[in-house]
Amino acid sequence: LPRVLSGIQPTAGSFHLGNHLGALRQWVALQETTEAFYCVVDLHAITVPQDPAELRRNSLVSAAQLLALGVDPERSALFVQSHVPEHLQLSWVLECLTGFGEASRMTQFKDKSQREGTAGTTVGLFTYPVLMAADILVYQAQQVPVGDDQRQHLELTRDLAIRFNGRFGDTFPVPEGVIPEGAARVMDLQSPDKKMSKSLPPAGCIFLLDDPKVTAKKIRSAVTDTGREVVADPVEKPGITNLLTIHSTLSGSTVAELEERFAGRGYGDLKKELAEVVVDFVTPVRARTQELLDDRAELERVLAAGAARAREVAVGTVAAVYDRVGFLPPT
Ligand code: AQP
Repeated sequence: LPRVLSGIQPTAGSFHLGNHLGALRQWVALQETTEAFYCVVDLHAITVPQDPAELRRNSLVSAAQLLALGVDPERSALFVQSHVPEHLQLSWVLECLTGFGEASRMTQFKDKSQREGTAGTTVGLFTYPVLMAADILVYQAQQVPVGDDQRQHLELTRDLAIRFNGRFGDTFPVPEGVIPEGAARVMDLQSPDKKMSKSLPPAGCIFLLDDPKVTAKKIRSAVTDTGREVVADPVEKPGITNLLTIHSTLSGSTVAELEERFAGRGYGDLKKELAEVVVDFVTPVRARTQELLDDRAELERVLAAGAARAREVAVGTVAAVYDRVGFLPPT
């Protein structure tokens, strides 16, 4: 079976609709046909300041949401990144293969370091993409389900795999991104020129664990475009196009079918129906997440089993890598 790896940050507690439509729904689909490793990437989270108690809590909330969305721990290894120290062991080796200039070209680093300012920008934020490469390569994963914003990081991962193989002998498959055709980049409801993100003001971001009333209100208040017609046009109508994409991906209707159905009706009708579609989707996810959180011991058991399964693979990769780069084996 092909191996799959993906991760998600626990930073906001609740995931958002961009995370789900861009990445998480693919996590669920891929576990049918692959051997999947899915992790809550708490090591990545601390590249920007975190409150320790909140981070711990958010890691549990994240794991519960993944289960509620359909990650099946019988099939896939679900774990917390910091429970598998081999990610860090491989990351160091990869850092020593990554050019400083190469890492400096990562656009996410440029954006985030601008936001954090010089004093707030850590070396960890800079090396984040190399740790992500290690997350993937430590499982020798072939497929990586991610949203469009991760393309550049994935390209770096591929380059590092090829470089390592070239220098030390064939070790890593060169992984492919699994980026969905629709909804690979869900846009912010208030600024449809920016991707939906937990770091923008919350009015434009649909959090899965929001109160459904808040969700409906955010959709009703979404920024729309000039004109009245409900048609997809990413250049002239980015707001409406985004709403149609979200509807289509959740409801299974094509964008063309939706355009036809809303012909002659206004933006308000589309928003009203979309609010129902989204609320119907998030309501059971919220309820199931809460149920899972109520049994913390079981949740911790699932994560411990996932980490044990992940380590079985990761330990072997690190041993092979350490041997190839010339480290003396411990006796
Ligand atoms: N708007 C989006 N559309 C489609 N996919 C998205 N992803 C994130 N935003 C969108 C995908 O979600 C997965 C997990 O992302 P992450 O945990 O790395 O979070 P992120 O990309 O850092 O998400 P945010 O909300 O944008 O956080 P900040 O503001 O901190 O950068 C990834 O597969 C990602 O592609």
